[in-house]
Amino acid sequence: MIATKQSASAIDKFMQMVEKHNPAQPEFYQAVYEVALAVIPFIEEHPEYKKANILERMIEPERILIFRVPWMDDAGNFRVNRGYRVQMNNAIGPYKGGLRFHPDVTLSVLKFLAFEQVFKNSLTTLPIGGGKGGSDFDPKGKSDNEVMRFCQSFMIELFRHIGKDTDIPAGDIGVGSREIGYLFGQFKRLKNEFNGVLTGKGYAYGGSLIRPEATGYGLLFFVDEMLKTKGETIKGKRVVISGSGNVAQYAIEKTLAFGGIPITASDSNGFIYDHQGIDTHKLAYLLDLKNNRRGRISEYAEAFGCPYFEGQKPWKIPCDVALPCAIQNELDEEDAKKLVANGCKLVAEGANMPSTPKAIEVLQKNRLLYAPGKASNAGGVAASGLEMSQNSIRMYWTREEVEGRLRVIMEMIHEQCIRYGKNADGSVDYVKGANIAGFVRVADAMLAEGHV
Ligand code: NDP
Ligand code: 2IT
Repeated sequence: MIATKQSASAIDKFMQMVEKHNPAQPEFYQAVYEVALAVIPFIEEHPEYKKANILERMIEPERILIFRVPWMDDAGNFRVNRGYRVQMNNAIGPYKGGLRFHPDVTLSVLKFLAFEQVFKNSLTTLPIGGGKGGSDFDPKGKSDNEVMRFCQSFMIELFRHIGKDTDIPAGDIGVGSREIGYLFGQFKRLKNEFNGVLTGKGYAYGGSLIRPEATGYGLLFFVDEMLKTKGETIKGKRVVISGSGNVAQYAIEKTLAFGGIPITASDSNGFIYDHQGIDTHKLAYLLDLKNNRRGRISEYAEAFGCPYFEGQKPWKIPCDVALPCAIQNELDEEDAKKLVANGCKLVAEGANMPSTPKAIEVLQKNRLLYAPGKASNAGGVAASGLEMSQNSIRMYWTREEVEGRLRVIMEMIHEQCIRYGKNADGSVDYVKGANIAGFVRVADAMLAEGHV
């Protein structure tokens, strides 16, 4: 497939339309543009998709809910935030995707996430559509009681719009097991129903083993597949990781399990560089620091006597593999150039859209192996799909069962990327592969379901 002059102008026209109809949504344009670049040339060769205007229909969310979330802080002040749920596409299954609580949340951010989720969920091969939601509420610095009151108020509106066969939220930035517990408790109380309406639940009340680990583990399974195409493994490789939340923590754990050497971790204040590597003992400290004490990454540097770089990102540290696991647009063109100059050979995204378009260009031009998040971080939602299956049959699977299925799913995603992304010279364009493979399944379902 060649990006012809005709498809280049079709892409331009399409993006003009997207920008006109969705004013001031830069993150959404960025996510749509990545898909358009890969999918529009493909559609040019498949008139059935063109005729049915599939891509134009896919960028239009099926439903967006925006609501006020009033809550009271511990000092008795009346507080208010904005809540959202973007129900993007349910052609292949009920809406599925996380909730993000972060001060930078806007409709644009949630639309980009919901749009990417549609393709990601399709790639998992499971029957799940795409959605995303959240709030500009910042759980950082709030007491457990404040977080509980906020979650309860958020659910008082959200509960009418979700359901185990309708829309199944989960966690994302700022929404972990604590928040999911409070959200689930309130849903159960309002509906008088105990079911799998949320995933990422605690094991005591219907959660799946391996769900907390799944995004990070899945990322490393995917990296392993990418390296296999070059006859290599991660053993002995130095791995730069950003973030220190759910995804980063288990990316570090699986890197260690595969014999790699994780050397950095970060939060929104800065990063630590542990030249000797974050070992299992130090990882246990990191998990306690972030999940129980809710402290800052700088404390790791104090505890283990390694350098801490305030206000900086880890991409300047020489490495073989880089895994951005924090937030969108955290790896820009300059960062990509530093990675290339320092000999990095592989970048795989644990976060959603962490690399800017210019950064991706630099990585691909320099022939690094590069995997977009919708392929390489799909392990989290895949395990959520497995949690839904277990809830439906009212059973718990073992760790081995869930991890085994997760591994197979990540291998299948990798195969789909190769199927649609292999270049004539044998190299793999994972961006093209993931976007086309994700598109085809949803598009075929939309064609079959008629003009709805
Ligand atoms: P967490 O809330 O557990 O962790 C988020 C991490 O990102 C924290 O270390 C946080 O630091 C850091 N961070 C937040 N804002 C910024 C910023 N502006 N600059 C730099 N760092 C920042 O979230 P997750 O680990 O769950 O999510 C991380 C990424 O992975 C997100 O992009 C998410 O969408 C994606 N993802 C998550 C999945 C999941 O199952 N959880 C599945 C697939 C993708 P601080 O504590 O200072 O805010
Ligand atoms: O971005 C993501 O895939 C997630 N935050 C996980 C979504 C889910 O439903 O488990």
